[in-house]
Amino acid sequence: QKMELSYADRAKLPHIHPLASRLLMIMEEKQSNLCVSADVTSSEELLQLADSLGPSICMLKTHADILKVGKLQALAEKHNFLIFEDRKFADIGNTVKHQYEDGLYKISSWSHIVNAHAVPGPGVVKGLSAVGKPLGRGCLLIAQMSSSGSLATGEYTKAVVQMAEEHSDFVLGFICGSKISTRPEFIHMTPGVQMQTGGDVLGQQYTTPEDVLLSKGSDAIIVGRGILEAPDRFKAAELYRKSGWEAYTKRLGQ
Ligand code: 5FU
Repeated sequence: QKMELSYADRAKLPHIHPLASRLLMIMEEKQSNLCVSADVTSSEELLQLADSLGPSICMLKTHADILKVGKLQALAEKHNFLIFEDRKFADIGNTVKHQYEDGLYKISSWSHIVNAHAVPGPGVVKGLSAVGKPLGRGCLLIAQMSSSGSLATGEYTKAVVQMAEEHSDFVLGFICGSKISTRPEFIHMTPGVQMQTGGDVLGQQYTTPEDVLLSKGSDAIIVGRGILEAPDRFKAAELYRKSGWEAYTKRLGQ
């Protein structure tokens, strides 16, 4: 029987990406494997969300149109969570380099973690890494997607895992539906999570925190509308945090 390493154990692995180590420590300390997807359109609301849910989360996922980045960084420090800009880079290395560093949002200057599609080949990782690595940033590769009919399956997913292994100085894990790499240094993060299974009208598919963390062996859940559309967002975030933590501890005890 294989021993399951705890988040804290994995944080101390010799070859782990420093940011992955930091994230695992945050998860352990805050007993949270919850990343909230802050899909709101006003920056005021985003800051308010970050401040109220901050204590419950290990990471806050954004979609680039954040105007008050300085304030968000301060809240990330205050509540000890990481910022993950869900930019899904997917162009040639030279282009993503500029998209990451320059442009309207200067993402590399404030986001700890970004993600990328592997479709362009390793150049996309090399381009992002050229900007992000000197800043101590990290990247998640999108190996699977939660939407129905996703083309990121099978051999593609395997090729993404291999790409991650070859660039583990910058890539710290995956967006995926289940555990796809046996390397404990990699963080598996799963979107498409709600308390009830189901979906939306545009193809999103939901599974439960228990299913994702216990049966599928992923490390963290990404939750948007399950929390954002709840009558009390703080209560909902705590519910997801507790459910996620319980599933993780069950997994350790197995
Ligand atoms: F890469 C992915 C994916 O495969 N599925 C996703 O749902 C990203 N997402 C994001 O997670 C999506 O863009 C939303 O920001 C979030 C899920 O939001 P929901 O409200 O929990 O469905």
